[in-house]
Amino acid sequence: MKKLLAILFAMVVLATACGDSSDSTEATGASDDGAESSDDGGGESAAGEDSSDPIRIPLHNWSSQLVGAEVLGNFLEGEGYTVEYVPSDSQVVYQSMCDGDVELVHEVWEGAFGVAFQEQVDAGCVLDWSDHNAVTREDWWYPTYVEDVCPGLPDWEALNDCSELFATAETGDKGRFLGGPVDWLKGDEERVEGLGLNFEVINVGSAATLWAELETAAADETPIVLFNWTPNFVEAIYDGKFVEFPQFEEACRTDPEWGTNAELTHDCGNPAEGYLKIGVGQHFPEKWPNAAELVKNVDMTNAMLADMANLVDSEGLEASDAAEKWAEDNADVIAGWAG
Ligand code: TMO
Repeated sequence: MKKLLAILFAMVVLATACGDSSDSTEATGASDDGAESSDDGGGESAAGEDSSDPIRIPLHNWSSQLVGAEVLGNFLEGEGYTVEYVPSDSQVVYQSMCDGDVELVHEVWEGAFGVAFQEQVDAGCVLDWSDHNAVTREDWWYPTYVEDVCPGLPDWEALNDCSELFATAETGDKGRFLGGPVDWLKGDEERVEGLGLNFEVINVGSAATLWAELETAAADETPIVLFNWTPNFVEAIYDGKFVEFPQFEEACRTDPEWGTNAELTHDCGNPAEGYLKIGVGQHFPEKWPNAAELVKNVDMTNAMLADMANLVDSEGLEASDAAEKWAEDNADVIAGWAG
């Protein structure tokens, strides 16, 4: 699976590189001879005083991020910068930013990455750069038809009482919770332990498998509970709800005493009103002060992220094409980022 993912990423990067060479020759040219003289392009673009090194943006494994990365990258290229896309593990990337190997992460989701991000912010090598005007949630989720056979939902105890409805050959007499790829580190196993759930976590290799399984289940209303999030394309297609676990508090992740289980952590849900942030390496504003200011202007709402995901997951566009389409449809938004 890892190999497959790596190949997929390589293809994305290749496709990106090919796309770039055809339409951004000036940006590449500028960076080639702009290295020694900052006067060269100074008058032409915001890039003038900044380093001409490529700004490295990570590519992760969910659609809004892949589209948004290129929207942001194309925006920066339009402002005279060079951009390089780096396929990255979505947890390790915070260490990479800390090490100066990646410049920015534009989708820091609180539920999935809050811990890894905050660790580097506390260490001082990653900066909590800005907040998108978005509210996020990532958690166990089911299509509404499941309520017909499992009364009491969305309460987690009701879900647990119905666990056998979600059993598969793979999980025996336990219910199956279909979790995201492991690098999204959701604490699902810990939650199963902490809340004593009669479920087994089965992680998919890629987000596409989540949606394929959902589609198959929904076709004949087979009960399914899986990892989902908002904003996402799913909400435009399926009626569904998040499972209501005991409400998240930071202490739930760190203090065993907290919550219903006095011996274990994670006896709660993920944040129901999570943040979406942009994080940058501490070196980024030092080396690219103007680009860093531009990135601070970038503000993505729930609707924007849902649209980006939609273009790929519902309409079937490649991320690069989706990024171009999104930028065409939202030229005013992008003009606003330029200031
Ligand atoms: C980070 N994610 C949106 C996949 O939960």
